[in-house]
Amino acid sequence: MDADTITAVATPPGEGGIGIIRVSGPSAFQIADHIFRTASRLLPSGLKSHTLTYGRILDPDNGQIVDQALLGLMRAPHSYTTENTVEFNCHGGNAVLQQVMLLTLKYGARVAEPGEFTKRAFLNGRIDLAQAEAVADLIRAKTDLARQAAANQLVGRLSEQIHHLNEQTADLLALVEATIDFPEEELDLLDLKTTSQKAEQIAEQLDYLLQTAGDGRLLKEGLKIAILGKPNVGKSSLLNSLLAVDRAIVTDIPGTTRDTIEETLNLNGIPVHLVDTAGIRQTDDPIEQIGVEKSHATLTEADLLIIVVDASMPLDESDQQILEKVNLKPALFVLNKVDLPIQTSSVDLLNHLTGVTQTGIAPTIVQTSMIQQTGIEDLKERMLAQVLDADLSQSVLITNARHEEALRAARTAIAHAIDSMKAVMSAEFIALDLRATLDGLGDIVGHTTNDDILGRIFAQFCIGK
Ligand SMILES: Nc1nc2c(ncn2[C@@H]2O[C@H](COP(=O)(O)OP(=O)(O)OP(=O)(O)O)[C@@H](O)[C@H]2O)c(=O)[nH]1
Ligand SMILES: [Mg+2]
Repeated sequence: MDADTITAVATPPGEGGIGIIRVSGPSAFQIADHIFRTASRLLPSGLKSHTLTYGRILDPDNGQIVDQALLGLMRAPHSYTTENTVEFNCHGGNAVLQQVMLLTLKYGARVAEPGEFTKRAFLNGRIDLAQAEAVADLIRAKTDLARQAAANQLVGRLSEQIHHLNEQTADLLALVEATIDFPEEELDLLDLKTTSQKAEQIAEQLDYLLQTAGDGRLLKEGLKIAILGKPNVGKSSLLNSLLAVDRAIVTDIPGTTRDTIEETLNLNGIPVHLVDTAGIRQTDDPIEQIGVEKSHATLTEADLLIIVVDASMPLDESDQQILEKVNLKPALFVLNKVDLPIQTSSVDLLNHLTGVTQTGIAPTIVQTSMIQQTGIEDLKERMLAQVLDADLSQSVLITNARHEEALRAARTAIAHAIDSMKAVMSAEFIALDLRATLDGLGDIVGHTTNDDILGRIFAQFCIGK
């Protein structure tokens, strides 16, 4: 336990109904005794835990009133940090909070580092590292789905699974180590078979968790989708329709969009970064040429391509060039302007695509009309279906790159253990790999994480959390 007492403004800067100063540590109650006068004159340190008490904050040096406030008090170990904690619920203005903060410093606290309250909760064993990280994710969540994933992690859904895997691996290690300690009980072939089966079950569960990492990343970082096509097919109209805002200029002049336009859309909880691009064609216009180059660059950065084709025109050379890009990335095809007499049907496009796709998977074609506003919902659904592997509302999702890395390390180590068992290697070898598996798992919840990494994790938190 830290011997010092920390203080921070826990609410964001600016004006608000309330502003909170949080103080945690052994001197928290004494500090409150110095600067807070309850209406009943009872000293704050004598108050019951988990109560909110009305009173005044005074500067003891001159008796001046700093603010009228509510004092929240939580006694160790039943607080966020597990330490004695007080929270001054003041009026939410910068001058008020500054002054209260100064008083808490004067009576023995020091300024908290970012995330230090949560770090204490972790170091004092109230939450594990994965849960601590979930706190930051929860605060940062931009969509409801991201919030849900973080909340699941905060209440310990991921930790439970890691704990379970940890126990299974530790049991296995105990079995293997028994044969090291008592060599007369050498692992016979039959034992090796059951132990390798157990190790394989652990490997399967690790694979299952790792599988969710791709979706987890999408949830956190979002997905970049490029809208590509030759000029005048309706790319900018599509961007506007997806956003439900007139963001990009739309005209009947081919080559209207010169620069890429990027906007973010919340699609069922996934942040989607949509990029409208300049129509790709051969051109002598130097400005348009730069735009076309940018369209190509966007294509390389995107996670998914939406390739737009004009149904009211026959497929031509320019379409051809763009359709050839389909093997580079996951792609969706939009056959737009279906309100006009059809010159290119879905079947025409499909026939054409079977000539160029190498994946063997039937391409997805969505028919749309931006004039009649049809096909847009269908397209939205397919955009996500194309990139998501699973149902994101499931309870455990790996959303953190650090967790993914640790899981991969555990997965590699257990694979080595399985290989060693199959090759009837000595028990020492197998034990080594099983210990490495435990280390990987331990990293996630913070059993084996070193101070450097801890420092980096908590430095990303906001002040006062
Ligand atoms: N009839 C019909 N016209 C459409 C449809 N979608 C777009 N248009 C028209 O097609 C023209 C070109 O639309 P844009 O959205 O600017 O096309 P673009 O692909 O962004 O064109 P560039 O920026 O030049 O590459 C405009 O006149 C639109 O009104 C549609 O579904 N049906
Ligand atoms: Mg355009």
